[in-house]
Amino acid sequence: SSDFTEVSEYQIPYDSKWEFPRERLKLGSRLGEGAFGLVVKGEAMGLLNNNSPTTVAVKMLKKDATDREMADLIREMETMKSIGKNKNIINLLGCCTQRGPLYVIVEFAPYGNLRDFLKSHRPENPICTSMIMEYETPIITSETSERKALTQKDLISFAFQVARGMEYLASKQCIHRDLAARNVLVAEDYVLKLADFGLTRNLSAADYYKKTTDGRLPVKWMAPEALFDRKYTSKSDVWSYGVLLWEIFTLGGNPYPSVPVEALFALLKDGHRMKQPPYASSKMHGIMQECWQEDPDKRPCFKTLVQKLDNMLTSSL
Ligand code: ACK
Repeated sequence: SSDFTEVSEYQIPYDSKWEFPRERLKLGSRLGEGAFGLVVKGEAMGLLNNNSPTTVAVKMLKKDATDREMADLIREMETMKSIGKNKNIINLLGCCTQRGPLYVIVEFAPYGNLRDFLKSHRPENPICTSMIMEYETPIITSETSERKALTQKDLISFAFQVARGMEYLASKQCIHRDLAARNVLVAEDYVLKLADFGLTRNLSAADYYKKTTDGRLPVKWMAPEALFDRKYTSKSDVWSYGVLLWEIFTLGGNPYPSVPVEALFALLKDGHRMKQPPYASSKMHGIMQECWQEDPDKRPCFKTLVQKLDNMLTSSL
């Protein structure tokens, strides 16, 4: 069957609730490369509305994918099916599993990942980097800028939305394991959506030294008990959420830059924590510090974080 490389050698059970006819899916440009597969933009004819196309993202395997990667993509799809829908996660829309390569169709987020989004919204004017910042005054004041300026309220809303997505995942017993701004996507109207939550990977020792495409070490988002004892829980996700907060309030900053892995281990064991970022209030830094409590049980849960951030959003109106 090597002449038919496009035809999957795997028989994936047919699921009428999710199967989408592949002839109605038009694949477009490549959006990026994920942990194992490929993500391309697509148009799905009649997916949400009859006779009109919906822009989607399609996850698929690379040509040289291993059996394990195939199993991982199937598992990711099944996890997405069982978790169900939420506004603050990338939702599954359908899949093509029969007579051809596996396509997992998910919601498209036009503004890409949160880290790059934040970095591209850094002020050009250094005066803006001072702490003097009104709640609804844009951090970027350039009128010529096409991009909509970010406000302090936007940043708190980002923090709130990620917490809400995580609260939902935690309620479904889903542990993310790789929560970071690079894995949060920005959809229409600044709606943030958690991505890659269906991957159930645990890092192996060698992976600790593996960098992301922009040279960052994912271990810098990991709770000490996840890093040292492989104990992943929603509370280790809360630690990562604290680092994500730090990313938001540094507008895409790099945590512990130039600190190598071994030095990071030592830093964490010494109880070192990152200091108050320029765009964060001391209250916001207080929340980060709560997320970075050594004892996982002392960290707030996502439900509490949602309430705190909701209060911050509504009280300062
Ligand atoms: O910001 P990016 O270039 O856009 O980095 C990631 C990349 O693929 C690797 O995951 C893009 N991507 C992934 N899923 C989606 C999606 N559902 N909508 C839009 N872009 C996506 C993303």
